Amino acid sequence: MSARSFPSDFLWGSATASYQIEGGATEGGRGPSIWDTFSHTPGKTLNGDTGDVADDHFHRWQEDVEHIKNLGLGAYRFSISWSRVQPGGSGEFNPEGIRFYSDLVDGLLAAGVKPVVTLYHWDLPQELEDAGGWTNRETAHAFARYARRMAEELGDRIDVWTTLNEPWCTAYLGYGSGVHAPGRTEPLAALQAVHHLNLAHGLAVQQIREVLGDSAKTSITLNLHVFRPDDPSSEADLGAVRKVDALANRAFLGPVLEGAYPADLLENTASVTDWSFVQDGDLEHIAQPLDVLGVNYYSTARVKHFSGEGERQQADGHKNSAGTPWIAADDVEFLPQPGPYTAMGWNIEPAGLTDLLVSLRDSYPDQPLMVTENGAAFEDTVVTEDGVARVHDVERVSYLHDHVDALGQARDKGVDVRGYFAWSLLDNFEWAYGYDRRFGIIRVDYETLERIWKDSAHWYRRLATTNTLPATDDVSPA
Ligand code: GBH
Repeated sequence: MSARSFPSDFLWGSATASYQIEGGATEGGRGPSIWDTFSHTPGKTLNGDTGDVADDHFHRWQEDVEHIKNLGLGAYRFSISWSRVQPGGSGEFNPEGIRFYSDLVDGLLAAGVKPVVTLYHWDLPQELEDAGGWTNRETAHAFARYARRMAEELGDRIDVWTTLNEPWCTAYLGYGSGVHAPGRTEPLAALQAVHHLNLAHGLAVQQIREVLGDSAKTSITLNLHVFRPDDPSSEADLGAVRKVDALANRAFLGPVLEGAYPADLLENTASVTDWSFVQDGDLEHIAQPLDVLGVNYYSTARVKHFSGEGERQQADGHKNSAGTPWIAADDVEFLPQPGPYTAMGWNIEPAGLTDLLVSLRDSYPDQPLMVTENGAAFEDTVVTEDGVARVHDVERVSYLHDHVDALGQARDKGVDVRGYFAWSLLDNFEWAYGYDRRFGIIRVDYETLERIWKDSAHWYRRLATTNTLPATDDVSPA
């Protein structure tokens, strides 16, 4: 493989999310979110970890902006904690919380970095959950009002406005399997959440455009799943793929990009709901043109039709949870994928990213794309060399290298992918896995909160500043 170059306007960035890095959970007038409640509930997160302090980014954001600048990144993707700027999720806004993000945005611009903002990365104000959360249609309207205020406050300083991060996780992990906040395990609630999240997205896009005009770039980020049929020649296995593809991918792509829920999704879930919570006019609200579709990609899944004989396999990380994210899909089983794996147990398959981007282009030829998250957790070790702490995270460097190359292969096929964001800038609170799993290109020492560049950070700086991906045999960090 030879070196690969990217155009000078290709956006290299890194991503984080508010609850995963900020800390300052009770400071500056911030109200509680569902992740505060969930992480403080015994048994919900590994080691009982919470985001109370996290990376203390709330106090160290200036230092973090320096790191972003020194990495030579063109963009930084972060999320706004809704309950920091509007403690109850409706009603009063909190000027101190708004100032925090306004200062961060100014800091990024001064460093020559484009702010890519996500309005919702899973931390719903607790008060809204108490009123039904995403099962309550009113939450979508509250979200649109919050989005409007953010557009008024941050205005044209924001490069890309992303409404939601991975509504699949919010709906199916939050209300289906219960492994994420608010920890509910109700199939109907999960599907209501799907729709109200889609509606929230569409209403918010309209509000942002009303305030900022058509110059505002709008987006949604989806974690689209790449499903491989166990036996590609089996009609039954292909049917299983279609079923989970409808639930996980087309339940969002359909309404957002085509203005309709897929007919097979409605059919497959008829035992759970008649979808009467979809009201007249909702789909018109949802299907707003998008300047860019954000895609988060980590790994692939292998699925098979389950005949009902023997034990159904569930190698998808949900086998121990009380509920399932795979609503009305008891006839689908998830088989273990061949390795190699990351520390999350997710298989590493860069070609899945190429396949995903190409298939999106085939379905939506005019839709510009951006990879808004990609990265990996590995067990990092710190070594001291000549008095300097180093992390030789060769596996992460090679993971990032191979996925950037996979993105490049999609571009070679003519796919319009405009940027790549490494997850994550910093080690952080990895949701149900707490601080045990490290995704950062910068290490965080959770005793001292010191930041240490891993080799992957040095490697990424070179990519971002030269627009050139070195050949495979040359992944040295220098
Ligand atoms: C993203 O979620 C999040 O946006 C980010 O906050 C998080 O830190 C990061 O990735 C790393 O986890 O769930 O067993 O079916 C990604 C969540 C990961 C959910 C892969 C679906 C498939 C395996 N996705 N997962 S499973």
